[in-house]
Amino acid sequence: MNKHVQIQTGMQFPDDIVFKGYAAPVRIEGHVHDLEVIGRIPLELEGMYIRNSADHTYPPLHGKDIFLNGDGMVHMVRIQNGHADLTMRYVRTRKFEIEREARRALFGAYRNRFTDLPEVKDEDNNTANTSIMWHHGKLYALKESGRPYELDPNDLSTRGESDFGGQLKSKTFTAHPKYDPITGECVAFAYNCEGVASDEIEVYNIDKEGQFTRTERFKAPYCSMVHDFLVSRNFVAFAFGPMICDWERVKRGEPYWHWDSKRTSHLCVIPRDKGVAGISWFKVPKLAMQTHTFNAWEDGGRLILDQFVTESGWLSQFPDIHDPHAHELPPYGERWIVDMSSQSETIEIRRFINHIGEMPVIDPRYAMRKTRHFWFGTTNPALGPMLPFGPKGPPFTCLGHFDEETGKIDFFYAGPDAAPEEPYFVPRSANAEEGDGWLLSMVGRRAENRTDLVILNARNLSAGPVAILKFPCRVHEGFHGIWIPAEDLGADRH
Ligand code: V55
Ligand code: FE
Repeated sequence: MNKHVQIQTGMQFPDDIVFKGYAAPVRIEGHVHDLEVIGRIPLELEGMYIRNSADHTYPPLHGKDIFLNGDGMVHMVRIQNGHADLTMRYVRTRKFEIEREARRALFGAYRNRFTDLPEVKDEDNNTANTSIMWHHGKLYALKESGRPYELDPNDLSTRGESDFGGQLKSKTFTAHPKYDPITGECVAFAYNCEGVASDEIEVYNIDKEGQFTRTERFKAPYCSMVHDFLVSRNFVAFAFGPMICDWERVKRGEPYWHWDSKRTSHLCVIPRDKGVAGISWFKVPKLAMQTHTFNAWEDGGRLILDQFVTESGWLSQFPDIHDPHAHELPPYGERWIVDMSSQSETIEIRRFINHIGEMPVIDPRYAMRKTRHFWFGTTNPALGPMLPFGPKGPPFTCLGHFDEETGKIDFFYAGPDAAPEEPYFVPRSANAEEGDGWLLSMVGRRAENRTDLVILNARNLSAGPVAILKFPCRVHEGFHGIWIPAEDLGADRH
């Protein structure tokens, strides 16, 4: 054979919904100085919006993959004096480095070590692709199946995997830590702590200097995906839905998670002062899975849990164990109420946002107490048609704002062929009243194959953006982001 004719193997992405069209991997790292700005960036906005995404560096080893398994790519928009600069950079995970060196995928299916090539069987498979944590002056990229990766907030270069200076015992750490706006503490957890499927959960209290002041363990009812949780002033709560891990199936190369509709859902509450010694369990009156949480708060002896809940599993990503034809059901905003002043195991459930939604956010200054304002991603067929299905199902066409005092939902409709992502609330000033500020969201402009960051008046979404920061290119759709005010970046920023 002519030695100049090389057979190309492996560097072609599959013809599959996860890898084509608007979902196709972007893979471009770089910096755009001074984004085009339509309208005016409010001068009070000084700081950075930063979020994580999953952007496959290589075609999947086994020809197919779920979007959750892409490599962590972080997008940061730094806003200063009415100007905005964009930085996009991959997290240098061990997986990223090894595959880059090999110029191909070596790791296989999502969290399934039996599908990896033998040469990487002892290497960390963490993609660090889900969310961003900012605490004790440090920036981290998080994925629930691995440890945090610390990033440099100046240029998003990777400082390395972190166990918080030897304090994190688990090999994993949640992508949804909670921040106490009064004490400055971070309350977090880990599941699958040894790096394999198990029922143990570790709960952490991290003070504002980054010291772990408490690490405790308890057992979940079964091994399931524990993606998010809830924290109020005095309590921590976990909702367990039966998206379970069946190790025999994992060994056979099947998905890490399956929805087992024959099992039941569970709720436990742990007092923040006593810890797991004071754990109590409640009877969930239906089959339910929490997707993401708004907030938890207390009203006298009652604990109130505000969250999005679906009654199906996350079937677009992980199959139903009994019924291959089962349909995924959309999440609605649910308020679960338990009475902590009695021995009652009852949960009262109300659909408090009677509208399909996901990616819930509140004004973070009001976390752990009652809030009036709730924002989320959603669709509204009255405002514009649904968009074609993507790898996560139907894309959002709108952002919603539920004002519980008026009972009204106001919508931002992003326009034809446009899909907003998870919003984030930024207050106008440190002491502005709840909800007085801006809502930031990436918007996918599908027809133009581009992305924008829009800035909306959070209490008047239907008025449309006060500013649109136009990216000259598309960035991959992402998951979770945060805003870091300039004054918090402090000395670490130059
Ligand atoms: C989620 C996302 C993940 C994951 C598990 O949003 C759950 C839910 C981006 O990765 O690994
Ligand atoms: Fe999440």
